[in-house]
Amino acid sequence: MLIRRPPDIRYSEVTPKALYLRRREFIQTAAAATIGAAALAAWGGTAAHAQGSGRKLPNVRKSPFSTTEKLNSFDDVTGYNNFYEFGTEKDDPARNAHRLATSKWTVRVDGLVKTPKTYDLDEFIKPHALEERIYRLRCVEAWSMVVPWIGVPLADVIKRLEPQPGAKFVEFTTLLDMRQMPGQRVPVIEWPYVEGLRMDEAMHPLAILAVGLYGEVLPNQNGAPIRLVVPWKYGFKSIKSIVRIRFTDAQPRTAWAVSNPREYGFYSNVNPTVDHPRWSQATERRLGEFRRRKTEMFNGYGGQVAQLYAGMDLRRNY
Ligand SMILES: Nc1nc2c(c(=O)[nH]1)N[C@H]1C(S)=C(S)[C@@H](COP(=O)(O)O)O[C@H]1N2
Ligand SMILES: [Mo]
Repeated sequence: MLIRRPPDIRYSEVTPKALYLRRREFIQTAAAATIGAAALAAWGGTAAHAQGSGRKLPNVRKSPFSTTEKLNSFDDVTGYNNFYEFGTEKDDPARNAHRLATSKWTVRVDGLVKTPKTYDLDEFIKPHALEERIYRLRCVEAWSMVVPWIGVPLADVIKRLEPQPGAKFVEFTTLLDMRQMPGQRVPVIEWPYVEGLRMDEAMHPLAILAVGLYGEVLPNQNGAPIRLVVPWKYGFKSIKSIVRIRFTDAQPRTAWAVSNPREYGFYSNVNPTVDHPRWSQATERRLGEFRRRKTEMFNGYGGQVAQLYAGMDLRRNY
């Protein structure tokens, strides 16, 4: 995502007074895109370049849903990230995400579901076999990469949780904790990060909850310990570091659509014929390549997902 400061956020609500006063000067003088970087520079980072978790995940089976395209390098996948909770520059997450403590992670499941419950991560994932899913990820910023995720089908998890018949959407929420996630002191969007899917989208076999990549436990900068991956939608739908999954009968108020409704909608399907208000979506740059590629409808997954949107005006439902 590129940031554009939403006009209606009260900075005093989300930032300590001192930071808030200091930031007012930044905002008046600097371009919005530099605010996060300036504020984060003060916190510093340790890792000089991208690091993985270094913890191998055993018993991962290959999935027939994988693309056979050339993988992006481990360094690209773990060093060039969007994770605004750790800063808005592409190398900020790799430098700052070590602050996130992922060992005692829980996932709250509530809303229209048989049994609302807070699960330990292990308990939440263990019932499902891990699969490697090599997917294209297409960011709304018009770059893309190919990532060997490890995860479980979201549909299997949802079936196990047993949503009530009235559940029409699933909402996902990222951790809210500005001590671990210093980027949350900067109101680039309304925190916490929230995403959502219509129930039939969530049940599609391509949607996964990822817990790893490149054979190992998910590096923090990629959304450890558990994140969504929805390959036919722009990258921002693939929410990281999930602490809550809520089933609801109303369309979730997703963070980007709330913060900047003119530029981001609920569906956010990759669609080369609908430009972003500030740039074209017709082509993309694959990380590591020079010549731009044509962006494919639904990021090339149209054969599998187009029927989810039959009869919908995808220009209006962007
Ligand atoms: N919580 C959270 N999830 C997020 C983001 C974010 O800033 N915060 N960025 C999104 C965007 S814009 C993209 S392109 C992908 C990038 O995932 P990656 O860094 O693992 O490639 O994560 C998405 N999930
Ligand atoms: Mo993105």
